[in-house]
Amino acid sequence: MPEFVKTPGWLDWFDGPSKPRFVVPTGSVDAHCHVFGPGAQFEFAPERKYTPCDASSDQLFALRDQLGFARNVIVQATCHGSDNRAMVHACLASGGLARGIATVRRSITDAELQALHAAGVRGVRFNFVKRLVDFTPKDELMEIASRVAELGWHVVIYFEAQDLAELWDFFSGLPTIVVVDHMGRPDVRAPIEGPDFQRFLRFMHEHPNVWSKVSCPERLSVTGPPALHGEQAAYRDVVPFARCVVDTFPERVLWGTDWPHPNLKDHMPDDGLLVDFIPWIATTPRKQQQLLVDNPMRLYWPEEPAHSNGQQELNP
Ligand code: 0GY
Repeated sequence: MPEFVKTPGWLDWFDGPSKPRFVVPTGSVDAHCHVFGPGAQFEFAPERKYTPCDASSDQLFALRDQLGFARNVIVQATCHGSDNRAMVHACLASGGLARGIATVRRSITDAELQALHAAGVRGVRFNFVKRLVDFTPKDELMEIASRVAELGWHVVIYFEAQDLAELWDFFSGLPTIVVVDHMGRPDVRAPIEGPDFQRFLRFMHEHPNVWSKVSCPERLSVTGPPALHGEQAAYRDVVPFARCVVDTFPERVLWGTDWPHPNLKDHMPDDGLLVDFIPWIATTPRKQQQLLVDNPMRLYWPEEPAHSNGQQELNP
């Protein structure tokens, strides 16, 4: 097994996150997080654009418990390419409390897809962020989307705000539920009424199959974190954007920590503070319940009795 040397300047995740002041609803789901390696067990992909620190499933589950969450959705990180072993290992180790989002190539066999499903995978991620991945032809992605649609999976898309116009038609053709990472990465220095964010809202309005993660304020923020819990919204410049998405599409939003926060350059967030961001963007108990429990359970654990249909959306 090769020795992996971290990317120069790599910030390790914050060890010892504080207990959040905001008590999340029972059964909350951290719907966007990753595992990295450990590299000695699950080596990083040769085509990766960064080499991270290790971040194991045990460490992820310790964070989950510390923050008061019940479940995780573990998204394949680009440093592992299409080798899903670390993510699958974490899903299996969770005892059914984690689902996975994989990265696959067109060469994957039906048996391999079935094995991923059995491990808890429920979607694939298509990444269009150029600093993270090399280009994959759209016909290959569409072929993968059609195949995973048959399994009842969905597609997670990650792109930069300025690329949505060009990708719009491709996204419109996807035959599954489509989950956008981090609200399509708005430039929060621009006004909320600006063309890029309005295009994103229109994209969600015109496509009832599109959901959004209202995650990663620490990645989008220019103002940064506050010094103290609860005194002020953490990452306050992101609040109007995320609150707008939650208010407009309360049944199609998800939230996640993004632990262990790949590629952050300026600071590493205290995940407890990130949880304290939630009531600033989901401003009522009802919206918090939808964001953290009802929506992710409907998408990732629909077989759980309370979430097998839309009843609880209709009968709060
Ligand atoms: C995120 C964002 C990033 C990285 C990845 O898989 C990844 O490498 O997702 C990023 O660098 O913006 O969602 O974790």
